[in-house]
Amino acid sequence: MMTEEIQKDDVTAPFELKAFKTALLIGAYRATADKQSCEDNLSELERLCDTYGLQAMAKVPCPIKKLDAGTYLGSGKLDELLAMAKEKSAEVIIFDDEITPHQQRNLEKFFQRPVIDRTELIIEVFAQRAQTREARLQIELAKVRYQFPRLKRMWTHLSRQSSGGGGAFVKGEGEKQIEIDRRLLRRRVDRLKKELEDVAQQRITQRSLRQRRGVPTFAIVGYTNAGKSTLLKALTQADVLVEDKLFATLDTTTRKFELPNHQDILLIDTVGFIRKIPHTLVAAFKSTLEEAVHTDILLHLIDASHPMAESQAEDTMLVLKELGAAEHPMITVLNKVDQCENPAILAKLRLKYKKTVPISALHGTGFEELMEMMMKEISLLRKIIKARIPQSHYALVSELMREGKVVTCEYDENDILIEAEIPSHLEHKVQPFLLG
Ligand SMILES: Nc1nc2c(ncn2[C@@H]2O[C@H](COP(=O)(O)OP(=O)(O)OP(=O)(O)O)[C@@H](O)[C@H]2O)c(=O)[nH]1
Ligand SMILES: [Mg+2]
Repeated sequence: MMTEEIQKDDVTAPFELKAFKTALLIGAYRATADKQSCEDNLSELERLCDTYGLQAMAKVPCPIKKLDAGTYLGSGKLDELLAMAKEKSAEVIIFDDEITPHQQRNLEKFFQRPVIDRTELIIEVFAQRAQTREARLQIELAKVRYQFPRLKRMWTHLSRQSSGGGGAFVKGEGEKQIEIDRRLLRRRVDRLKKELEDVAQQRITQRSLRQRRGVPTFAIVGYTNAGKSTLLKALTQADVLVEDKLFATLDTTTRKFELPNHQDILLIDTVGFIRKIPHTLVAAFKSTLEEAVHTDILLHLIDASHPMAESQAEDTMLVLKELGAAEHPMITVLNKVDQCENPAILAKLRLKYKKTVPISALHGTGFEELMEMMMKEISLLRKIIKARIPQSHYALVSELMREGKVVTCEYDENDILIEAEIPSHLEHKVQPFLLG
């Protein structure tokens, strides 16, 4: 059997999460003041479970004084939780906080059940929902990277299973298997990276085509379930999936849209963000996310009716920062105002973010003001330039005429003196001919 394992181009698989139906959710908080946010986070974890298809049998916020390096929680608390897991028939234990591979191994031994954390659950949700080849590759890369420091844990699984069936492996074999698994994982990471580069390359070519056409591009970004796809659908009738689930969208969709001033723009619907989005995921999705957020203008959508609206917006800003897009021109769109029960939160968000507009993507209200702001942002993107361009570069002059707005244009001997409002992507081309 060992030889078969070695020959197979596959690493030792851990349990399959989809084989389970029920879970016990555990959160930890230090100060009493943090209990509420711990409960809110557990509710979000429950939504993630629901999205995945796991039923949360109980949510337990645990007060802690000091984290246990070996088992995360103290032994008294663990006994209590084990009894609860048995009583509620919870098959899987899920921690809201990240637990180390070492803690995970110990906890699985203690609970005699799979123990996962929020990171692993998010990765599983993504894996379950990925549609395109690129999304699947990205997820697989994230999964492999997550597995890497956890190989020992998987080995534990395997030896536990095998000890029931056909006798336990001896210790040396386990170590050998981990070595093999490591090598295979490394090879797989390289292969996935290469494949992803190829797919990303195709997308980048599409982007430069778009930029050459000079169409201003808006990316709709924001926390998961904020209503991004609903907005794209409402504006462009795009056939995108809208669902009251987390991570309904995993692939970006781009649609053309005409603003009331007949300006054509592109709108991109993107993957939602979430609190403590796993790093392996951001890394794996980086090229899609960067491509999506490195647009002219961001529409940052916030679900203003959500009790955690403020912190969700902050989390989104953190991810944008990580992607180098926090300083991009941005309109903050306060969505779901139709069901917002706390007007104070709107006021707070309006104070905190510069250019805000309240809308209801579902009912189509606030769109006029939103579009006004979008047109204004586009006009800010354009720059007024004065240049002396030799007639030999007439192609550039016609490009400026086509894509910009010419204010004056005169001939002066063999040159053309031009004053025009131009889109930012043409700036570098005019650079050598600028006056003053
Ligand atoms: N009441 C109300 N519900 C809304 C509004 N906009 C969106 N929704 C609902 O919010 C849920 C999520 O909407 P989506 O458009 O799928 O959200 P998303 O931001 O694309 O979510 P992900 O793709 O999961 O990141 C759906 O049930 C929508 O019907 C709104 O303005 N008001
Ligand atoms: Mg969506």
